[in-house]
Amino acid sequence: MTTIDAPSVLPQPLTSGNFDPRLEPIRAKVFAGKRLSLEDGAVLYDTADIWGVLDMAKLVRDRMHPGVAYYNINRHLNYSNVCALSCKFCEFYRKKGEDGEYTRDLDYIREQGRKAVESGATEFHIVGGLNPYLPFEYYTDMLKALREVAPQVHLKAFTAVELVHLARIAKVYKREDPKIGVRWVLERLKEAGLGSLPGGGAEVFDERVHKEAFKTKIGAHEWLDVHLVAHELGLNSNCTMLYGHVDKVDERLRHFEILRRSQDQALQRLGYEGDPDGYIAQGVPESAPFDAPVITLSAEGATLPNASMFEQGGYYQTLTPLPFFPDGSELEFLPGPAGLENLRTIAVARLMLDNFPHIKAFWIMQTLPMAQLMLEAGADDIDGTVVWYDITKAVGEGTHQETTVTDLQKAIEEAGYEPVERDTLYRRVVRDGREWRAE
Ligand code: V47
Repeated sequence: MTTIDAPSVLPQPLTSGNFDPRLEPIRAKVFAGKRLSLEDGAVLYDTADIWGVLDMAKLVRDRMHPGVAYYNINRHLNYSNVCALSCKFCEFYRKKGEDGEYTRDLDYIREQGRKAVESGATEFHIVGGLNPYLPFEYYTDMLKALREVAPQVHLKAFTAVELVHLARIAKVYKREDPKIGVRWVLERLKEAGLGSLPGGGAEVFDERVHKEAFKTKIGAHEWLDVHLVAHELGLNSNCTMLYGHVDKVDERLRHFEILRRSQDQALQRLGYEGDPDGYIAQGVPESAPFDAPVITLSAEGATLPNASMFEQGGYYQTLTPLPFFPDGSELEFLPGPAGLENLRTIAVARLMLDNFPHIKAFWIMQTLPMAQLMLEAGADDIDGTVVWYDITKAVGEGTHQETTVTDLQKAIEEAGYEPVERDTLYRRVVRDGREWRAE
């Protein structure tokens, strides 16, 4: 008879092979809901103990959104790909007269509005190039047209760089204080039906990266100013980080740092009280005037901001990390980030952005199987049905990139969470036949 000897060394938990003692003090801070430093962030990016990082991010994500993950029914609308800029990472833009350039007219936009209503969509995500040939009225007319045909659908529209462009074409832009013109623009767009701002165009808040990859685009200060004005006007906004091109890890971490300081300000306006001594500024550009105390939402039982707080102002709802897609761009020679890098970036974002209610794994760019895995790594939202998406193409050439509600729900359920349909402001959507309401 063969006997099997008991192993002299017992099998260790999965993390043990890569056990990293540098994670221990970070874990203690995460448990206590304390803010992580940029040095902590560097360890999270550097460590071979990837499971340790994902596990901490899951803990925070589960504290903030126990048992649930979000999706929505939405449509993206790219109204024009004509753009005055030529950012190196972008393969979306075309010059006037170039093959493939387009600008949608109001009939097309109304048609899209009707289709959105038919499909039960609760949100339009509207962005485009900086088209120098369109007047300011094009934008207000577009929103009003959608309001007419799709009155219930939330209009999340225009990135910060588009809004600065609108201030220029409306001739209200003032170089000394861009906030003045942007406020004028946002007030008019809000009147026309604008509901919130998407998070695009932030890229990576860093001078070096800015110069190398998107030199003529607005920089960090202007981007932040636009979102500050939006928040002051009671509009919520999102933000993104486009990573995996010419950026380095410390630049990504500073990006997170700047965003969470900006969110401290927004939350202070909503009445959150913070820890005035809980922060030593690390690497934030001096000219970024963040004077709010540290406000974290990652401790057990913290109250997340919600739609009922709009009277006081808006805030950042979610950060969506966007992995760089090299194909067709001027930076095509770069490899772009791979799966593990994407997974880790979601987790680090969750851990560093302790005052952001949501972290989104945008399935269009991450793929649905990866987005599903990311629900275990810090993300609580996988975005929506999308339908047409023209900025990047994950598979092949087409802009038709759609998934069904059933697939989104299945991905979430398989990951062990209850799928919650949300509207743009993260309210639960309740459906009764073709009717829906947000609660
Ligand atoms: O602003 C451009 C980025 C953004 C590439 O707010 C690229 O909820 C990767 O902002 N590879 C548009 N990214 C997408 C966006 C977004 C998506 C989903 C949800 C939300 C939200 C916002 O895509 C652009 C730019 O930063 N981008 N080119 C590229 N080659």
